[in-house]
Amino acid sequence: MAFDENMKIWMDGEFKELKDANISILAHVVHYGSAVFEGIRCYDTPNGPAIFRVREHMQRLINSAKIYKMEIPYTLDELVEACKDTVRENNLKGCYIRPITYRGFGELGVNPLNCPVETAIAAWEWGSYIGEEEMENGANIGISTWRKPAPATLPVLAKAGANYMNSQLANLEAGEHGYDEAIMLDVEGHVAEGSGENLFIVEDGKLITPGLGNSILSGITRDSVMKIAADLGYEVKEDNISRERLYLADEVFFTGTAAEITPIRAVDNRKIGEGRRGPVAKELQETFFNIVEGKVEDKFGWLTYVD
Ligand code: PPE
Repeated sequence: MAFDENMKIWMDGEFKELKDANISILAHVVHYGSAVFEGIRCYDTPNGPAIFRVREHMQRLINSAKIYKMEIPYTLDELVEACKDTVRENNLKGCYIRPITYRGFGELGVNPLNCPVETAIAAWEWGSYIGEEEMENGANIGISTWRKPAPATLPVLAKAGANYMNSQLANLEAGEHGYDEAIMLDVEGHVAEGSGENLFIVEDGKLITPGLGNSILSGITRDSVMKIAADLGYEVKEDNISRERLYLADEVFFTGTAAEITPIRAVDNRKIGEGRRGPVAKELQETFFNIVEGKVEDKFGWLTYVD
């Protein structure tokens, strides 16, 4: 990924050049990871750039902040407009948008209340997350020895920067073992999610995904895939998924803003199904991309046009 050095960052209502968009080394977030963030995709459509489910993403940012008692001084509408402005200001078409709310410079010490709550939004071009080839042929995944945080430790429904220290451990370990990405189990040993993706399995033509009780982020792509699949006539349900159930599934795939819908061809060096992208993942990818790229009617009302 290469950042454009002329990138403009929205910082609390003002656009700043990347080189000037800085915070203090003594900001609370630098020391204690006090940030919540979002990742949103904008797609190039025949009617110009369109941001995918931006209201749901910015509502999740507000919700994540609420968990940590960070008060964002903007309305949902203002945050949505700021995302649109950021795409426009940077003359981007298809891109990834990264809003972040963090505790800035004030005092140090765990108590954050004397540190200002600041918000910034960046946007840049970001291609496929795990890889172009994996989108077609499937990714090679391993189960991490690192578990997701147990309930009442780090709240996983908050998309907080600090949660990604846990994700990094899993992702680094996966790389060291020659896998493209990790799947993490929850504290009880049920399948939770990838380091930055939710997960689905296909069994006898039915879609199954871990529930919110399995220490997962409530993914917006997950929700979209559940809705698209139901609309295509698939039965979709949430369930506890044991590790070995992955091995025996007909298909396994990841969902996420960055990962979109990424098929999985192997888990722990066991071939999943035929060991390549399965027909259900392919159909869901096609339907998903037709919607987000504005090639078919936006029947769920998921696109916000920038212009
Ligand atoms: N689980 C985790 C842990 C996660 O980070 C993401 C998104 C998801 C599930 C999927 O959620 P959603 O994007 O709403 O469908 N991960 C973001 C960050 C990736 C990164 O490397 O940074 C993303 O995909 O934008």
